[in-house]
Amino acid sequence: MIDAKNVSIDKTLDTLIEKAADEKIETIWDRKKIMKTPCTFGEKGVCCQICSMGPCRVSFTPDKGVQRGICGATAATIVARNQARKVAAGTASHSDHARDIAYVMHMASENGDYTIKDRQKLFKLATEWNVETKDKDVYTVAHEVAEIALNEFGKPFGYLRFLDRAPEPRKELWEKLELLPRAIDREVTTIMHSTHIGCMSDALSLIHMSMRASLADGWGGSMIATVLSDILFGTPTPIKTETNLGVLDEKKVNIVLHGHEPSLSEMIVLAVCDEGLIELAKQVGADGINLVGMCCTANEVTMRHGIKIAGNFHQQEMIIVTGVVEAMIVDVQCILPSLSQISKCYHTKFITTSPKAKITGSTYIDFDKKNALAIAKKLVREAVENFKNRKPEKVFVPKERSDAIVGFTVEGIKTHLAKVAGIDAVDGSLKPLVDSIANGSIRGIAAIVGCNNTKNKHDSGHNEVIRNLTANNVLVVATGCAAQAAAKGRLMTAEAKDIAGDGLKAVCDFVGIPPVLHLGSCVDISRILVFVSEVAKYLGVDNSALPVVGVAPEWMSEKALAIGTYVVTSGVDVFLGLMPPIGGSPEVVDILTNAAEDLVGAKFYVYEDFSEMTEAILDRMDEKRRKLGI
Ligand code: SF4
Ligand code: MSK
Repeated sequence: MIDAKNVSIDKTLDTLIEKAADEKIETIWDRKKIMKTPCTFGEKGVCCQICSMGPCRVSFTPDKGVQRGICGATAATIVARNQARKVAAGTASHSDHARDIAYVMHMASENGDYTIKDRQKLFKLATEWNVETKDKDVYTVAHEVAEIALNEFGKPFGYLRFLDRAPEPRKELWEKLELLPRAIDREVTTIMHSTHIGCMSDALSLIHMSMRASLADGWGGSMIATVLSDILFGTPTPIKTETNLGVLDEKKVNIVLHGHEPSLSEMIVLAVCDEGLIELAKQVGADGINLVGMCCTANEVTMRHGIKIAGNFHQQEMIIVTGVVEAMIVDVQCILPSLSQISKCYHTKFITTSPKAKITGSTYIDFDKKNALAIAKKLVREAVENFKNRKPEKVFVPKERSDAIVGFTVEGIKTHLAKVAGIDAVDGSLKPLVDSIANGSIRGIAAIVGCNNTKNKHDSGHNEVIRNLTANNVLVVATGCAAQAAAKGRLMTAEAKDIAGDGLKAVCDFVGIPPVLHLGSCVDISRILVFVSEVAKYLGVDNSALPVVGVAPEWMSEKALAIGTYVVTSGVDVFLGLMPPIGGSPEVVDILTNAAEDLVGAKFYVYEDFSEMTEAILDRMDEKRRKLGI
């Protein structure tokens, strides 16, 4: 049996893992245990399945020298090809999410289900993209802007528009190194072509390609997803919420939203307010409807509406084991296929909605956006009508829940700081923040991002690194499942300033912010790119000069690899808590953890010990501070 204390620091799992075992539910940790030691060829990235002469497994040993696959590919080629394909997959995932949001904006209308909530941001983007707005109504502008966004995926000439948001020295470097991504789909396609058998075999060129594709994610797909979501659904502002499985309500119909795209979740948020459905919930014996979120969808709806965050990646099975979930409604990405099996052991309806993510054993209800609100109401109705099927003998809801302040954005941080400093500026100013960094109150800024991974104790990496860094006066911004770990660990409250070092604590007191700022979902790491670039521009330096790092203590997905690569290629060091599958090629390891610095001014670091990681981050920040003369 799995001992919860060995696999998670989250107390909600103590009883639920035991309950799952009693009820013969197989969990992610059971399967991890059965899997035993991973294949070392796969772990080191030297297994190639690109053509059917293989699979080929090669190894590099100093005594035997380079071994080759049947076609002659070396370990360096195989590792770099595998790595490039993973980055392409991550880029495709974030960007295909963005494409759907752009289509939604293209169909938005005054009286439709999807409207424009942030008109100011729309007109700002229209101006940035040279769209004539004079005498045009808001929806005409929205449709023109959406069409331009859609063209970013396949335009034949030029480079991506949002790259112009980067500081000049960075853009010049990208141009010199031929790293400016052209169209988003083109960068993904080029990698798939070049990694076909008999095409690109040069490891450095493959990593170069993966860097260019990753920029099409960060400065392309992810940024389009973030900006257009703000325009459609509203730019978030700081808001209070609650987190962890204790937010489930035994007396109500519980609906869990899980996945990524706000086009679905925003409609469900509207649907649960429908008087008829609330009345129906009462008729079936419930006190009402309780909507909660999981993974990045939770981040999207909590930061715009304060919807409670039930948990992160490693809690998606456990939330069903509580026995009180009437429906788990999902769209795309990070949804475990095991949910269909587990939901059948309870009364939970596991409903898939996207043609991109049909899951065997689920109930599939196509979320046709032309009929969005009506389908959302149908989905909520399915949940409400399922309340009567709940099995009381299987119910257990953990008590743990924590407060959190969520919903920070670049504009929000700037305006907040400016207000406190008495600066009168529309979008605020970076001066108070930059002054705090210069005088040492804030030693640096760390973006803690990414997933959960069964190779780590759930949430321990995130929260240990965050605690260590804030104690050393590092301001933390967080997204994705890392942000949820911090929220559950009570690190996103005003009181959390007490764990911070004296300098950071004083800033938090003065400004009235927690030491860890929730910046949204995985695509919202694009907010961090803009934030870092604005600070660099304010100081007249490149991103790589700043005491800023990206950290992914528990990363696991291909999306995380794409993110890590675009952050490094944008000039910011990335610290990983787990080694990517590249260890089979010393050449590729050297490119990513050493030579990258000469190329793009930043590199990857890998530390599986989180105390050592913290020390290394602080050393790197101090090195940057010395070079800046602060
Ligand atoms: Fe083997 Fe080369 Fe085919 Fe890969 S592409 S499976 S290394 S023969
Ligand atoms: S949901 S990509 S597990 S952060 Fe974005 Fe969490 Fe990682 Fe998915």
